[in-house]
Amino acid sequence: MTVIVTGGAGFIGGNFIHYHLKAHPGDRVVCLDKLTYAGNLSTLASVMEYPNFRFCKLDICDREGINRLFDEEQPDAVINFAAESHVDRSIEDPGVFLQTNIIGTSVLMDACRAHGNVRFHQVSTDEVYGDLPLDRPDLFFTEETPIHTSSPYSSSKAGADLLVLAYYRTYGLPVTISRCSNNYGPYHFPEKLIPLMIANCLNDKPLPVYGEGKNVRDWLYVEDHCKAIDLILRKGRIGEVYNVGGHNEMANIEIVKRIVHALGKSEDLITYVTDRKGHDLRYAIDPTKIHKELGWLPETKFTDGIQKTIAWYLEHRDWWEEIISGEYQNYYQKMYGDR
Ligand code: NAD
Ligand code: TDX
Repeated sequence: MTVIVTGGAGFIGGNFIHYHLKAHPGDRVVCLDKLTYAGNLSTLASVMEYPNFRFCKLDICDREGINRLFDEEQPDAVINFAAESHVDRSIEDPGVFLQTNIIGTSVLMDACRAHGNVRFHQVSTDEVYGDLPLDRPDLFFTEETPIHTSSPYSSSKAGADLLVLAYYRTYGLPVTISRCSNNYGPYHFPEKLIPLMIANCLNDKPLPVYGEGKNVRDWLYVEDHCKAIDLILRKGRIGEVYNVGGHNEMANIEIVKRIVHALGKSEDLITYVTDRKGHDLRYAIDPTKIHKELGWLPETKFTDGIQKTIAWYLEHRDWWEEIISGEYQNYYQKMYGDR
């Protein structure tokens, strides 16, 4: 089968392409990516010459370009990873989030409709459910939890999810949605918590923890997420939402301390900075549905996953040092300069 993977030069899409080409060597994978600040072709360097892989630099909002690519490739499925993905950037400037995350998703689905109702999978987030209180560890997000967003980012992702379900009901487009918790692993852009803390530690720079560091996230190793998406694409029920993640909750400060200790640095590097506006307190996924229906469970324990991740950043300094040497410096100054 031919699969179009959008946003494949980013963190999760890139990991997915590596996973997919190994798991299904008979498939053709076409990566479509605009190469924004978050897209890195070096992530795909090792597969670029594969005969069953094609990279195409394209914006998901470019209707003409998208239709041309669909005409050429006649895809059997589209997996939409392409998005503006960083909450802090959405707080600074929401516009591009609405454009890419909502309009881009509708352009892709229009192309799916125009090319014989192509199977469409939307990669979404647990952030569409808003947050849970810190003092109610008994509460979890299920697929029935109402949408209740906090940031421009999560609102744009929720808008896209509603459109995807509307295209199913109105036009019968064969869709599925996965809503995943926080991922970590190789190729994670160093604006996000875990890679930022690893990079700063290695450069003996302050570790900026928002607020008191008590906010809780439910961490999932990226390869486990890729396996879940693959399962949903092949065996998921059309028109359904699947939550992905589960029972690996940690406070931010715990994560940062683990990284500090693993790298043999001092906790003195930790610096508490002004909190994120509207900061979600706790995310926690109930993965019962995907477990019961598709047999999926997270396989990688956090202790193993974080060790593998840190080892990857140590072995691939060139990958992230190149990123943080450019425009990233301006971003860092703007976000953290006098925070
Ligand atoms: P990322 O920011 O690392 O990568 C996004 C990719 O999309 C980049 O390669 C970028 O160039 C590309 N892109 C952006 N705008 C585009 C456009 N208009 N047209 C084409 N390509 C465009 O993001 P990520 O962390 O890999 O997230 C991938 C998806 O997973 C997103 O939809 C995100 O909402 C979702 N998600 C992420 C997490 C997480 O923890 N990172 C968790 C749950 C869901
Ligand atoms: O410098 C930092 N200091 C800090 O304390 C950064 C970058 C983050 N944080 C905190 C904020 C969050 O509570 O760490 C937590 C994780 O932050 P991010 O890595 O920015 O992730 P989050 O906001 O939880 O969103 C991520 O998971 C859900 C992804 O970026 C989203 O794309 C995904 O939908």
